[in-house]
Amino acid sequence: MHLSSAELIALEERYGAHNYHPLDVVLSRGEGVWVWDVEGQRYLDCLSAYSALNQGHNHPRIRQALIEQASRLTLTSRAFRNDQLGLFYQELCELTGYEMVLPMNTGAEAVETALKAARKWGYEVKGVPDGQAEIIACTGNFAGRTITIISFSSEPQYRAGFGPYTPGFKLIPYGDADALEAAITPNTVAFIVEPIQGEGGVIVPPAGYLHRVREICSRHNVLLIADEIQTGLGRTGRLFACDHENVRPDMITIGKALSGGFYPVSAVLSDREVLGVFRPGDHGSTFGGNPLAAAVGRAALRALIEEGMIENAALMGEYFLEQLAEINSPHVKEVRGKGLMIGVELKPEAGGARRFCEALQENGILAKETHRHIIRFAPPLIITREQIDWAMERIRPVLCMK
Ligand code: IF1
Repeated sequence: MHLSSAELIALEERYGAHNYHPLDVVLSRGEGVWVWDVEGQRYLDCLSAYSALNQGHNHPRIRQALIEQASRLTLTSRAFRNDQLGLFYQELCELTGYEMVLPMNTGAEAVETALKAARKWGYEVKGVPDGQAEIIACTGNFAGRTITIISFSSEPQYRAGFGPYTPGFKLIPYGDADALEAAITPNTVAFIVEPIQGEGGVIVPPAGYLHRVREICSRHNVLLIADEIQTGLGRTGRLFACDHENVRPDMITIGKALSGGFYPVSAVLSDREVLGVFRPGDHGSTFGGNPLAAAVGRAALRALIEEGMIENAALMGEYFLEQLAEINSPHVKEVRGKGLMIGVELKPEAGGARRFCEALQENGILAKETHRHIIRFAPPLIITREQIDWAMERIRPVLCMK
C-alpha cells in the first residue's frame, strides 16, 4: 500500500506530538547526497540530518557493518562484555589521541556524561567543596534537550515551561575570552563550548578564541569541554573544529556522524585523569556501548578517514562558500562558516528564511532555517564540485527571488 505524501503527513499530524515544524517533504529513500520523496521527486540533502550524515545517506560499508553485526549480536548491556566495544575504544583513541572513551547513545547523553565527569573531577581532583561545582557555558549554545542542558540554554523557547532548572551553570557571551576569565571562580570545574555554534546560527568565533580559552582554562585548572557533536568528525574540514587552532580540549563530546546516520552512537573522549573518576555503577546506559553501535561506529570512522571525506569537506566547503558569497542577492546579509558547515544570513527585511527554504524545496534542494533569518547549508562531506554546481544553479534564483 503506497500512501501519498499528503496521506502520510496527515497521519503524522494526527497522531504525533507537534514538537517540530518540518518541511512538507516526505522522504522514502536516500543514497549519498540524494534523497527521494514518496512521489519519486529527487532532492539534494543540504542538512545531512544536522551533520549526522557526513558520510552520506546509506553508505554501503557502514550499512554492511550494520547488517552483519545485527545478524550476529545487537545488545548485551554493559553487565557483560562484547567483541566490538574494545576495538571501538581502541580505534577512537588512536584516531583522536585521547586515553579513554565513555560510550553513550545520543548527543545529549554524551553532554550530560561530560558534565557529570567534570563535576566529579572537580570534587575529587580539583578539591571543589561538594555540591559547589560551577560550569560556564555561552549564550547561543545548543547542547541537547534534557532539563539540565536547557538549564544553561539562553533560548527562551527551549526553556519555557520546563522549570525548575538545574543550578550550577553560568552563561557568558560567545567569542569573548575576557568574559571567560572574569567568570571563573575557585569553584569553576569546566567551560563547555561549541567551536562553531550550529543552532546558534553558524556563529564562527574570532580567530584565536579557542586558543585563548584553552590557555585560560589551563591556567585556572578548569576543564575545557568542546561540544563537537555537530562540528566534529570532518564537518568543518578537519577531524575536529578545534584542530583549526591546534587546541586540545580536556573533553570532547561526539555523536551524530559517529554512526553515519545509521544508529544513535555518541561518546565522551578524555584522558584518565578525568574519565578515571567514574567507578563501576556511577553512570551508565542500557544501550551505551552496545556491539551494534560499536560495529557501526567503527565502520563510520573508517569510511570517514579512508575515503578522504575530511579533506573533501575542506576543499568543497571553500568552493561552496565562495560560490554562495558571489551571489549578488538583495536579501543576503552574510555568508559564513567553515568547511561544509555554512550559514547564509538574510536581512530582516527578507521576511525570514522559511519561505526561502520552501522555495529551495520546490527547486530540489533541502535546507533548514535556524533562528528565523539563517539558511544552513550542510551537505554530506562526500559532495562533489559538480553536485555543488548543480545546487548553485537552483540556489541562485531562490536567493534572488522577490
Ligand atoms: C533537535 C538543533 C542542531 C547539537 C550539539 C548536542 C546536541 C546537538 C552541538 C544533542 C543536537 C540537533 C538536535 C535536534 C536538531 C539539531 C540541532 F537545531 F536542535 F540545534 F544540529 F543544531 N550538541 N542537535 O547540535 O544531540 O541529543 O540531538 O543527539 O533537538 O531539534 P542529540
